[in-house]
Amino acid sequence: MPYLNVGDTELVAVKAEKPWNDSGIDVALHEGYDIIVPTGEKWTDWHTECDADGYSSTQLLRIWERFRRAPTENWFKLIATVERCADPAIAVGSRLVGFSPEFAGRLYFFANDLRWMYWNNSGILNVRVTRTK
Ligand SMILES: [Ca+2]
Repeated sequence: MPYLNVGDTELVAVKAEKPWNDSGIDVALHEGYDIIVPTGEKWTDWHTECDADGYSSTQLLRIWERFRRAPTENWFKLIATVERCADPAIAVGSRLVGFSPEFAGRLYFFANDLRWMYWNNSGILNVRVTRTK
């Protein structure tokens, strides 16, 4: 660490309440990664429990969608970024295979939410990051 060798897997605990979860892993251009959340891992947005794929809006939430940190992705979907830059936001969900970084840097994770609404988040996803090339 902080670099993974090809074939290495690192388990990263991603807390829903943290707007930036530092994975401790540095990635580089032309590398490949599989990011997988084991079945059964859950986290909670206030009273809504869901998995890494998140949940869709209720009528009440719909007007807030465009203010999410990744506006077109589900609430509480697992999102990755390289460095603390959510543009582009990398939609991971429960499974992203063959992710290839567009630039080098530290890998971060977060639950997709409104920037000011992390205070009512709870739970931790254990995310498996495997370097494949
Ligand atoms: Ca929230």
